[in-house]
Amino acid sequence: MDDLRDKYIGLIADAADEAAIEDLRVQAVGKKGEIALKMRELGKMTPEERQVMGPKLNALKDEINSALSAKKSSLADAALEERLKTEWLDVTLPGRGRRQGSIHPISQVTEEVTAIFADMGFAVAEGPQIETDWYNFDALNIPGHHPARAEMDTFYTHRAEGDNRPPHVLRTHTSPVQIRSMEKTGAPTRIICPGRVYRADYDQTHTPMFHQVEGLAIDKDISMANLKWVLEEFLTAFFGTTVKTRFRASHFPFTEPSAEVDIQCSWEDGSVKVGEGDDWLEVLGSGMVHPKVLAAGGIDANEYQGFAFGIGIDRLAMLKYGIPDLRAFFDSDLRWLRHYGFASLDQPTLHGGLVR
Ligand code: 2U9
Repeated sequence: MDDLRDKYIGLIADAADEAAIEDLRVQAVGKKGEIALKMRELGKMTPEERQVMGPKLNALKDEINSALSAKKSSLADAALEERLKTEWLDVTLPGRGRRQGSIHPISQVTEEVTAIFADMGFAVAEGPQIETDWYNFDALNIPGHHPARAEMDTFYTHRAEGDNRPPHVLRTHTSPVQIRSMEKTGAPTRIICPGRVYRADYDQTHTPMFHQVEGLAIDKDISMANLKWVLEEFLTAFFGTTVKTRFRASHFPFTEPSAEVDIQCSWEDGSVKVGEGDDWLEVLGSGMVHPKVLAAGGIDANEYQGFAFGIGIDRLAMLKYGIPDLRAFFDSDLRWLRHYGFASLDQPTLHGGLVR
């Protein structure tokens, strides 16, 4: 029994890890372990011998069990010690600073414009940026031979050789969204369509991708007077000051009659001020929706009529926030964004006041 004790106490002391401890436990005090074997021998002994050996064996079993659990917890402590040495973390060190992002002026202006029109009962509609030529042109009364197709400097997608279907286009305006919306919900309707549009053009005031918001209101008694009120209400809310407008007769294939809208402004040292002065600045196009366009959207032009308008969002942003070069909008220059961007918690809203 002393040999047994010495053997296991020694082995337990030398055990390197928990797995070794478990092996020793099975070997010594397990169901078929050495102690159990010895217990079985008790049956062959005389009652006197058994009375001496039984308690001794039990005491040995207890002793080995406590040595096993003591070793187990000391191994666990050592392992934890080791981990704490390598995974040590100084929570008192200062945090790593993160640069704060800002809202791009285009996103900001889109939000403002949307809030103003939402307040007048316009819902927002969206649609695909890659369009069929039917939605982008034909449905808007711009047939294949129409000069407006060429004027718009359209980007065409590629068709596989032998595929003679007309190519898809990158939408040149958001008007196809209105056609899709008319098809889907019919009349009456009141929507605005903000989004990206594409034309192959590049100079200080043109980029191949830019942003528009177009509007459409259709009902039985919509008139040019409603159009004028809505646009003046919008311009006044957007620029935060009463804005005088001038409606100039114009021509678009999708509206008849059509008008371009100028706002009163002044020029000082090459920069423009809205709402004062003797100059005029063109900001948007508009008109009464052409009956052919209503028909293309599945609306009976004998029963319904409506107005539509189109505004360049990028140009509005330049005007309101005094940004001189349109191209800088899309350079992704962080210094520029930090200068012209908006803090996320400092966003002008319709309710909080739209002026910065
Ligand atoms: C439907 C019917 C009519 C939208 C219109 C304009 C006039 C217009 C320009 C403004 C500046 C484009 O971004 S810009 O260069 N837009 O002058 N847009 S009327 O007329 C529509 C649209 C959809 C179904």
